Amino acid sequence: MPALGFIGRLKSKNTERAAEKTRRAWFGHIASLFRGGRLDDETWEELEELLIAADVGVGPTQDLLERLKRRVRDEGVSDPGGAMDILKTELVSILDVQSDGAPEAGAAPLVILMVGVNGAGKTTSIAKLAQLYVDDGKQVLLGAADTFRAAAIEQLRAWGDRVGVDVIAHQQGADPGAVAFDTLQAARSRGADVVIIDTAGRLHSKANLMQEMKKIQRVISQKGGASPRVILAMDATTGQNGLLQARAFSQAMACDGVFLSKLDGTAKGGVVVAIAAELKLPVHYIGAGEGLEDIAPFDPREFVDALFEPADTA
Ligand SMILES: Nc1nc2c(ncn2[C@@H]2O[C@H](COP(=O)(O)OP(=O)(O)OP(=O)(O)O)[C@@H](O)[C@H]2O)c(=O)[nH]1
Ligand SMILES: [Mg+2]
Repeated sequence: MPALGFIGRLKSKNTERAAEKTRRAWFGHIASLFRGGRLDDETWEELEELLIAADVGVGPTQDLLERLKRRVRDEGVSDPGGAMDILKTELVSILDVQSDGAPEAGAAPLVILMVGVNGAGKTTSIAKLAQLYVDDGKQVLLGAADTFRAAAIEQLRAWGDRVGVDVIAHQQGADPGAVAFDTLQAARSRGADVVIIDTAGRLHSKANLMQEMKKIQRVISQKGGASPRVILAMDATTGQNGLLQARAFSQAMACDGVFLSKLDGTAKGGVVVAIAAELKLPVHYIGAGEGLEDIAPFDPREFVDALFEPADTA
C-alpha cells in the first residue's frame, strides 16, 4: 500500500462510511449483545443469527463461532466484553488473507487486469484506482479492452478525462488482447507506472468468454512480458449469490484479490468475511459510492473497528 498520509485519512473516512450501514444493521447489534452483561447459550444463538443475517455465510459463521467459543473456554473469559474482543481478533485474522499478488508489488509498469461479472463495478472501480495512483504521483494509462458493450469505450474515456489520464482504445468489436498489448506498449514507451485494463463483464459459465479473458491475461504475460495482477470486481449488494459467482469466476481464472464495490449500498457487509473465508482471496479495496473519491484500500483491523464502533458515537 502506498504509505501516504492522505491515503490514511481517505481510508478511515471511507471505511467508516462503507461500514456504516452494516454497523447500524448488524454489527452494532452484535456489539450491544456483548454489552448486555451475560454470556450464555442465548448469546451464541443470537450472534449466529446476526452473523448469518449480515451475509457472513453459514459455513464461515459456524467456524467463527466454534473458534470463538473454544477460545472463550480455553482462555477462561467470562465477561462479554472479553468475548467481543476475541471475536474481533478472529474476524481480523480471517480477513487478513495473505497473497503475493498485492497490487502494489512488482516491476514497472504495474499491470492491473480488472475482471468480473456484468455490472460488478469494474469500470467505475478502475477510475477510482486510477485517481488513487494519480494522487500518489504515478503516471497511469487505461486500456479499453471491453470492446464488447457499445458504450464501454466512451464510458472509460469519460472517466479518463475526469481523472486526467489517457485511454488506449481500438474500435468496438476489436480483439481485447490486442488492446491490452497496445496499452502495455504505450505505457512502456511513455514510461508510465501503472496500466489498468478494463474488460467486458462476463459470466463464468460462458466458456468462450472465459477463454477470451485468459487470452488477454496470456497476451499481457507472454507477448507483453508483464505479469498482470488480476482483480476481481464484486458487487457487495449481490451478497451470497454474488459470492457464488465470484467463486466460480476465481476457479475459472486465478485472481489475486477483490475490489468489493457498492458497500455503501448494502447493510450486509458481512460478505467481506465470506469472501475472505470462502474465496481465500484478500479484499484489496472497497468502493463506497459512485464518485472517484469513494474508494478505500481495505484494512482488516480498521474495517472491524469501524463495524464495532458503538452506535452512540456515530
Ligand atoms: N453506490 C455505488 N455504486 C457503484 C459503485 N461502484 C459502481 N457503482 C455503480 O454501479 C453501476 C455499474 O458500474 P460499472 O463500473 O459500469 O460496472 P461494470 O462492471 O464496468 O459493468 P459492465 O462493464 O457493464 O460489466 C454504475 O451505475 C456505477 O455508478 C459503488 O461503490 N457504490
Ligand atoms: Mg464496464
